[in-house]
Amino acid sequence: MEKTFVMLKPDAIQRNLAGEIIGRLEKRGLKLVAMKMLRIGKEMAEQHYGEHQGKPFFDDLVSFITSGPVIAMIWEGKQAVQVTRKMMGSTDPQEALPGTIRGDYGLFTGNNIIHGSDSTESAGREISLFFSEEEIITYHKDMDSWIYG
Ligand code: 3AN
Repeated sequence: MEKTFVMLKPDAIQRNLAGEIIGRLEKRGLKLVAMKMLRIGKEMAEQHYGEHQGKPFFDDLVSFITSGPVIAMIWEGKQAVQVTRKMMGSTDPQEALPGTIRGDYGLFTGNNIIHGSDSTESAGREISLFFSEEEIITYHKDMDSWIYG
């Protein structure tokens, strides 16, 4: 099963959207295998968003993501990376389709509620930045046989 890294950004926590978003991922059939709330430091933020270093929005991005607590999670499932990206919607919430998380709850790219890995390679890198092996739980869910057949 594929794993993806998902992070509820400070705006999701401040706007009481955490439960709603976790519920959507859960109801879709993805399996939660790790979760923690944390306040990201500047260094970790710069590492996480390393690919955006040098872009005009980089400083705003780092100050936003460090502005309050976030919830970091690992979700597991078939095609978990792609499925989660589709559920998130476009990076710019104004472009995101209704029914997606950003399309239902966002209006501004700077505050776009959720992060999800964009490839299995990014997922691997992000998972190891945020979680140790011991924090990732392997367990069986009977419901999986109803989800995957
Ligand atoms: P996504 O979060 O959809 O994977 P990325 O990885 O391209 O998008 O960008 C990471 C974050 O950087 C976005 N979530 C957004 O907060 C910010 N960002 C990306 N592009 C822009 C932009 N053109 N202007 C402002 N912020 C941006």
